[in-house]
Amino acid sequence: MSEFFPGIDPIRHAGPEASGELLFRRYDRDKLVEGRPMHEQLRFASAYWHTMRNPLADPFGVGTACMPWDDGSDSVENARTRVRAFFEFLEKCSIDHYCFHDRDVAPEGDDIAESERNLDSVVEELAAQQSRTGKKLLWGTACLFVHPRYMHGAATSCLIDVFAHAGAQVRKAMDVTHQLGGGGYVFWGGREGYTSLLNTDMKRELDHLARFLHMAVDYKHKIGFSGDFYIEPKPKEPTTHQYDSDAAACLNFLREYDLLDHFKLNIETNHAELAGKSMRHELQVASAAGALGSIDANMGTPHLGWDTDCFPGNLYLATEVMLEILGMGGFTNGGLNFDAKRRRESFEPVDLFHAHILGMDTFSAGLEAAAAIRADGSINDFIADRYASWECELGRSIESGAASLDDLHRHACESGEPNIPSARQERLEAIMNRFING
Ligand code: XUL
Ligand code: CO
Repeated sequence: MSEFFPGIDPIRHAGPEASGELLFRRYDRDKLVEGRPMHEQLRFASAYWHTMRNPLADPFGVGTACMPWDDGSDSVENARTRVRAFFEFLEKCSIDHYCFHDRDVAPEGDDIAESERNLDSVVEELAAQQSRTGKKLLWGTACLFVHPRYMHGAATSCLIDVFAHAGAQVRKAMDVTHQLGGGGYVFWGGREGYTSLLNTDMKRELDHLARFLHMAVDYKHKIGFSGDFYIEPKPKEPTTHQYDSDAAACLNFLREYDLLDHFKLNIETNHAELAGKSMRHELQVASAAGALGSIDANMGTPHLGWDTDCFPGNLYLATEVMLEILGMGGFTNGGLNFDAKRRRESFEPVDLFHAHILGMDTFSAGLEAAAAIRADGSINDFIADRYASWECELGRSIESGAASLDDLHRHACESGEPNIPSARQERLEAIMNRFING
């Protein structure tokens, strides 16, 4: 039965050689890769804010997105209809998870009570659709950046009343995330930063942000929510500087304020690029701290330099991401959320399918390439070999903290000038290329 996307059949795996469109060439949901089905390794999610709510406007032009199911109103009825359209999309596109902000799914009311009633009504529809289809909430979050009250920040606002409003909103968003069985809850501090230091008490704002997150941790325990908490780093946009600027800054903040045990990171490719880091760098920083939780899978347009949220079509990038994910033993509660929008010119409903198919096939190919690279083993062997000199008594005593500078002096005098081997970067790049294909 086709209600919202007539003429589009469920997308099926047809194999790499298939001709035609609206099919998966690489995503084969039950195919085992490293012992787990692809759908478990990849845990794809669609982002409600882009798929259902992004009109595809830009600073110079109005929205172009064609959404025949949407009457354009801010009514709760329309919001509930959108949910039904969304779940038909998830079903037809074979996407198991989704993510939302409170204000994506339900309209803000005139006061907190009305906003909460609106949200409850839409959550009832979300819950019904989840149980009808078996789809799951990967994570929920609160939108603390659109409403004008948050112009000076939310948890870092100079105004205590705004701080309280942000708390009320997060409390409710956590309630409904818990109610819907969400695997996680994201804190992206879109306005938790500054536009000018002339009017900003940075230390006080950071202290407040930490208090806010501690309150959220306490509330999580109070309601018994067992999903993961994630911070999503981003360096700027909309603010000039966002405090959670990259993975290292987030980890430092969490450690300083005694929050590290309670949070993981949700790393987004485009945000890594804006921070001047590679996605792989950000993933390794998070992973090394045991804090790699989830991924917002998209791509930027590096020569533009802002958050273009493109659907990920880069096989090399997807392979690098999946090397990190397989390297940490796979996702637990996290997954690959397509925090991505179609280009303004790709405005038809069918483009939602083309866009997600692109992302899903790209990451499926990346998963298989990463598994093949790991099975081949030559890159990992090379890395192990590169550090092999540490497998000795001195190495063990340095790594365990026992050795002193006197020991190093003695060893250096005895061993003479070190033998320095090549890092073979270009050879390793060629090995990567052997395994990457669409
Ligand atoms: C903004 C962004 C957000 C977060 C959730 O750049 O990535 O959509 O993912 O608030
Ligand atoms: Co994101």
